[in-house]
Amino acid sequence: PYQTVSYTLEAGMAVVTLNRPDVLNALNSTLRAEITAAMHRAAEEARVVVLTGAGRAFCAGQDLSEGVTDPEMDLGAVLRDEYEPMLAAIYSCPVPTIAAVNGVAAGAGANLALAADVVIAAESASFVQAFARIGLLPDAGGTFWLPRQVGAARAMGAALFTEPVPAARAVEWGMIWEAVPDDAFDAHWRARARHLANGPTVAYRAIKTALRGSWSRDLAAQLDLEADLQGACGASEDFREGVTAFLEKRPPRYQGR
Ligand code: T3D
Repeated sequence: PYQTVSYTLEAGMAVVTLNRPDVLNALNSTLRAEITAAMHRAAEEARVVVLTGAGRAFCAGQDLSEGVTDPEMDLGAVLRDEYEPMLAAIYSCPVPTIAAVNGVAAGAGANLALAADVVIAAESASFVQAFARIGLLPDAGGTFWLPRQVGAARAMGAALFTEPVPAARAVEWGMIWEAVPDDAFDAHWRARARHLANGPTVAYRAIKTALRGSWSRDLAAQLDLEADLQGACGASEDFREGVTAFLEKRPPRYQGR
């Protein structure tokens, strides 16, 4: 049913592949809507979701041939109506999300990746806050994620100078989780995704809830939230299985409930 993404679901792992390789998976209106729809679908039926790109790029950001400079095109409205639902679908996904960044991630394409829980990049990939090259500021969450992940100085430098940040430097900066040699990249992110798909899904959801909102809570509120969430995890079947497996000295078989 999709024109610009491909969607597969196998053993609890949904893979959403941005599929406009001729334009480096640039985001047009259809692609934004289809990513949003695919993420909602995956949230219902998967235990892990991977976002990746077809061809040599992950995503080149906003499709600049979409009439973006037309006087009647209000970029703010496009962000509110189309980007925000897409980012929320990724950011608020109840199961873990992985951005498998196979190649360049530029503009909103870079910040789309940063909305995922875990970013795994091929060594040849890079992250480019390209916005200021064309007279824009980083959007799609860039001004939120970057200072938190890489610190104020690097966030400002990346936004003003728009230099590509190679995958290895992105790891060093704390922008992403890991960089993997290109020839091992595919097998590696699949193994990572399988690991999460077979993991304790209730606990993963709690981890996301606790970590994601921690910036805006104080210590007392965070401790209280941990207690609430741990109550729920403690009542899960997976917790019983995890403890039983430990005591029986065998690997756990988590059911995700
Ligand atoms: O509300 C709103 O709508 C505003 C939201 C804005 C959010 C944004 O994302 S703004 C930033 C937009 N993105 C960019 O400025 C990046 C543009 N692309 C590039 O700078 C380069 O393509 C890359 C650095 C990503 C890769 O360079 P390279 O040399 O590897 O590839 P290339 O030759 O530039 O691109 C290959 C093809 O993809 C080419 O088409 P062609 O010549 O083969 O027919 C190129 O035009 C096309 N392409 C690449 N990026 C875009 C694109 N077409 C449309 N939009 C793009 N963003």
